[in-house]
Amino acid sequence: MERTYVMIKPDGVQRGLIGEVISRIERRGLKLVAMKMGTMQVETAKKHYAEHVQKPFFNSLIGFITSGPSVSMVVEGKSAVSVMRALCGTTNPLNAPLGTIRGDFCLDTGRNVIHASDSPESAAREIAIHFSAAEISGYTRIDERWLYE
Ligand code: IDP
Ligand code: MG
Repeated sequence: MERTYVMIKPDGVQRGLIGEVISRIERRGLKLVAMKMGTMQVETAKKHYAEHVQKPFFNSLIGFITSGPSVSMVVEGKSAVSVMRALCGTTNPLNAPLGTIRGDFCLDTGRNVIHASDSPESAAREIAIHFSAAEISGYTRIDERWLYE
């Protein structure tokens, strides 16, 4: 099983999409093992998006992501990293297929509702930024023997 870090960004919270996004994650079969809501600290956001520090959009991205409450999650399941990226759709929502979160709910790259780690290495790094080990619940869900062969 693999774990990934997922965030419903402040636009997703403001637009009332928390339930919709979490429903899509759950109905695919992925399991929530940690979750919290809060307004991200600027220092935490800079760590999270460190790979983009040189990009022209970095400052506006940090401003946006710390502008209001977001929902952070750790999501677990078979190939959780790639499955979550597929559920999200492409970074630019205009290219995201219908049926993906970005393809169904947004229009602008800078307001694309959701973040999900792009590799297992990024997932490990991002989970460690946002959660302590004690905040992550390892548990078996009752439907797992019908979800997995
Ligand atoms: P990802 O979220 O699909 O992994 P990244 O390239 O890692 O995409 O970019 C991180 C976030 O930065 C994007 O989700 C988006 O919110 C923002 N971003 C990326 N490129 C641009 C841009 O060209 N203009 C404005 N914001 C951008
Ligand atoms: Mg990324």
